[in-house]
Amino acid sequence: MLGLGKMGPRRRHGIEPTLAGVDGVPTPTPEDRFTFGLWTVGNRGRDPFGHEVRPPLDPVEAVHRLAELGAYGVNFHDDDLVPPGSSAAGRASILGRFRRALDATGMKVPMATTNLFSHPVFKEGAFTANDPAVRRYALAKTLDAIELGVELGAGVYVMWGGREGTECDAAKDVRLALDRYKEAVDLCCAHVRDRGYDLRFALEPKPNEPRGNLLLPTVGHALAFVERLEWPEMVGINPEFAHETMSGLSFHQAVAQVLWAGKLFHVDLNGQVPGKFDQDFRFASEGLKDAFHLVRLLEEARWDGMRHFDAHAYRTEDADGVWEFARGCMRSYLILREKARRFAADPEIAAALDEAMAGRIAEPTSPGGHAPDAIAAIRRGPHDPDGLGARGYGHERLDQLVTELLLGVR
Ligand code: GLT
Ligand code: MN
Ligand code: MN
Repeated sequence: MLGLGKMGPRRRHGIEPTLAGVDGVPTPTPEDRFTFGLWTVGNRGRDPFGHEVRPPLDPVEAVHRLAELGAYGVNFHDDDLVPPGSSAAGRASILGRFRRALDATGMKVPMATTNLFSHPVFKEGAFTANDPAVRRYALAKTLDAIELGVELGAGVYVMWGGREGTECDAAKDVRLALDRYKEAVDLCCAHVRDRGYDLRFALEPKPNEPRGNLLLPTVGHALAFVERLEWPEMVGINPEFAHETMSGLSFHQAVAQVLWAGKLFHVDLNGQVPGKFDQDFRFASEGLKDAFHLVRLLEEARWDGMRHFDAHAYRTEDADGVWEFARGCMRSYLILREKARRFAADPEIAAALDEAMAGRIAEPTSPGGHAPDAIAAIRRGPHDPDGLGARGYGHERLDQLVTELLLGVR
């Protein structure tokens, strides 16, 4: 039970308490800003070794089921909603049904994206293909998908470069490929500016898979890339838990740096074990402690973006398992949010944080700033490296308290 009685309804440390459901876990509501991709709940369980195990999911059913579960919205790739090759009339009828489902449920489409990875045309890349004809097709497909996203109200456009990369290193000049990547993003920004749309772009890094090596492999690479663009203010990052974890990196640390840079435009939440293929498991099913620190970070920062679950049900599951999966993603987020609130309100944790001097990181290193006198004063000291080096920081106790909080005994 996650009863709220002990701490009462007061707001603590920036994290709002929410009303508990029957089992003590808050029930998801649209205010929680949970979203799913049509491709996530619609994932049919195909993998490189096995065929689909679940029937196709009608996007309209996805909208209704997710709304019942308390989600805020759904996101899609162009092809997830309108199958490639649809006639103009087919497209119009699909869009009409979809819109009616959105209107009936109040569900939103806050993010849209383009599939630049499934069709064979993209096997050598999309925005960074060596062949300019492929690049121009990728751009045209993206601009069409931007129009569709804007039409349905999307405010964020995700760019995941699933085919931008190499196996054969001799075949690609990476510096020129980055020029072409920049050119494509700049062209999309120019189009959005020209049309006056209220749309921002979010680049999604990934180290590998499906290509041997992908361009913009980590959050750090993507942040550096954004600064080279023509309109850097229009472009941010969509970090994914699984992707940074595949690189052996701390996800919450990556997200913290993206927040610090003012570039967290979107976030892809899921579960992942380091060193494995892109698992895209249910949020917090793996990497629980990193997931906890991530939720604590997003909530304490009062980040108002979408908590998007880019994950899918295990291949073992039938349709019921898919909705268990979706429910599980949101429940785990809300449970971790309550844990974050408890973390902030727990006196023993507060004492351990003091012992770790956690609050003092907020103090400037040089109280006198950059002035030569201030720098001289720092050089003069006095300094006591042996004394400072002899102290303990109590991290064993602090981390054990976090572990016990997550294990449910605090
Ligand atoms: C694909 C990928 C995800 C991206 C999606 C957006 S597509 O499922 O694995 O990480 O976020 O293009
Ligand atoms: Mn992934
Ligand atoms: Mn993703």
